[in-house]
Amino acid sequence: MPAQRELGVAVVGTGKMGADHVRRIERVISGARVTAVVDIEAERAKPLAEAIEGCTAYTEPAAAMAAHDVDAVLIASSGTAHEAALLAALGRDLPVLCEKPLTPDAASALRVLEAEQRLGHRRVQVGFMRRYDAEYLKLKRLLDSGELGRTLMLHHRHRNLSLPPGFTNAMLITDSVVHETDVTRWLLDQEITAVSVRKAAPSSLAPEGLDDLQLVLFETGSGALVDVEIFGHCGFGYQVIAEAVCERGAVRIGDEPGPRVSADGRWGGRITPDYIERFEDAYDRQVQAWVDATRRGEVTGPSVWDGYAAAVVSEAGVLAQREGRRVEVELTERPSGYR
Ligand code: ISE
Repeated sequence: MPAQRELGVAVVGTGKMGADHVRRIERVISGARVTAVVDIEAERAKPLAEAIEGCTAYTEPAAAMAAHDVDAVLIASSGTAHEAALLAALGRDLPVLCEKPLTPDAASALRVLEAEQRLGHRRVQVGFMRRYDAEYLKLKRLLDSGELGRTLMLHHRHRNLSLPPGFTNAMLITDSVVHETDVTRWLLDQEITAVSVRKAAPSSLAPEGLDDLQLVLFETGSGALVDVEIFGHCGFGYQVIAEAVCERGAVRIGDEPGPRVSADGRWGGRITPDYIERFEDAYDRQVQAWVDATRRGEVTGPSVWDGYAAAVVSEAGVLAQREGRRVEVELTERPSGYR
């Protein structure tokens, strides 16, 4: 498409994340507009479409993708619906930004990887948005500079105020820890080779059936160890903190930025309630980068290979969690064209 024209985007899935992306494309970023919204529940898509000039509501992703004013697709439906939407978009050679996880399991992620390979060029960016967060970017630059020597360990803390009803133990790995899976691979520039999971005695505030909280341990190709505390219902806010321990120093990111207020004999500040607010800038930067690259005819950012590798680690993690044992990660050979 000509770089001068605004990109016409179909947003597939209009739940919490999809609706936020519609708002972002329409009101925050530049170079794109929402020309289609898709939801299997027509009543959810219709009011969104009606509020935007020239936007049409659909119930079928394929119908939106066939529309003359759709140049690109942002997939934000539930993970189980991603594969069909991705294959439909790749079938039309349309550029895609797909929310994480790419797909919920390794076999479906591999099918998507193979479909993109058949095209002979990249078309899909995966929504691992932490790679666009200013602090994660600084951490990545510092580790890459070699100034602190080799990274020996990463400590991640990932705490949600609460999670939606029906969130399972497996989803703690496939939907929440998948972010740490990706940032670990990205920060260390190597693959995760094995996963173990330990469960603490559950918090009394955890919903029935959810073992909250858990400790996930990754081993990596270079022998680094990476732990992830995943807490689904911490009740006090949304916190994502990471610390890298290197040969000549340690770096920590994600602490609350302030302001720090002193009053009434106490000091303190605010903790954001959810990821949409905590990572607002990262989401904005991610979608802007996708739109800009697409208008230039390029694909940048996390690839289908990254989505596939994360899906394989997640599958190993779910097995480790269920069986209480260390599970090795086995990836297919990385195809050429993917870093
Ligand atoms: C959610 O889908 C996200 O992507 C959030 O970043 C994560 O913190 C949360 O646990 C997930 O459910």
